[in-house]
Amino acid sequence: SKRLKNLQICRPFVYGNMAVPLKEDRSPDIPPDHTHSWTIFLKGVNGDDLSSFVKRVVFKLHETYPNSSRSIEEPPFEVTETGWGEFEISIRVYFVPEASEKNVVMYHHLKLHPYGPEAEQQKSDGATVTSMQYDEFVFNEPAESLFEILTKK
Ligand code: SLL
Repeated sequence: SKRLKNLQICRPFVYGNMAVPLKEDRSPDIPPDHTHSWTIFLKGVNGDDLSSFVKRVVFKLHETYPNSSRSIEEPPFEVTETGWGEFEISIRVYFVPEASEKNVVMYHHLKLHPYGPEAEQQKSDGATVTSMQYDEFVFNEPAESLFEILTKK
């Protein structure tokens, strides 16, 4: 569809991970060398639903994971796993066809271990570790059909 000149439209989002140390009462299905349960996610800000314009999100995990490329086609756009190590995850976002936008990719370093002044306390508490970032999708001269999707209430 036609593109709207001299217009830019932005949609905020956050992406990142949460992790918790596995406890003694862990499920017997979890491999013994796994130390943490974690979730990698991409979501809207303030409960915003991204699925009107995001078609799917592909999280590419470390190749030590089976089916390391995880495609999520509807919200919540997230993957939960267990493991023992930190690594970089690529998060590729595909937009709906009406958007006529190329996919975009972000990289997130999976964080399992606390660091900094509170690290020792957090470790002994078994506290949840969070690492997330704010960003924005910026659509320059958006297709009319994307503009309609983004502005309809
Ligand atoms: C490291 N470079 O050595 C990193 C690699 C890979 C983590 C970390 C696998 C779990 C599974 C897992 O936790 N991989 O075997 O399913 O720290």
